Amino acid sequence: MATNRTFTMIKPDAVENGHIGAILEKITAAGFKIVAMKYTQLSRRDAEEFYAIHSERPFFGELVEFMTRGPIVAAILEKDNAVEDFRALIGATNPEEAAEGTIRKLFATSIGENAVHGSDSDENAAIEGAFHFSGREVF
Ligand code: 3AN
Repeated sequence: MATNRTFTMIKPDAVENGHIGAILEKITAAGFKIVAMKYTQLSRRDAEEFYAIHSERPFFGELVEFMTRGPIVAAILEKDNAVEDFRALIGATNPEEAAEGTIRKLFATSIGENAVHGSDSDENAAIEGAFHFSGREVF
């Protein structure tokens, strides 16, 4: 059953480049309601667990280094068809392939440092949201 929620992170590159406000503006303008949000930093253990699915990929070490090097904004977003619509809003993993107007086209620097995360399924959205937020932090 579709939950109509997705999970996002504004990644360290976008935070460093001063894009938190602009990205949140794009998200809310697209009709997503923020139901949970925090400014935090991932430990190495957090990042290794969060990205465990990529642990055998050649870029895993680089990904963990990147995701732990500075603060992130984590959020749970609510909207009809949230997972699919948010993936459309952020654009392709590689910003060079991302459609005009998408968050990655506007704010990402490379395939590795691509500004935002968006869950790829309802199941992962629930797992990723629960990884970052307790029930009391979701509104
Ligand atoms: P998406 O974030 O679009 O779902 P995934 O799940 O394939 O993409 O990759 C997760 C993260 O791993 C990406 N957001 C990016 O930071 C990193 N990544 C993916 N592919 C590469 C790559 N070829 N080189 C370096 N980093 C990558």
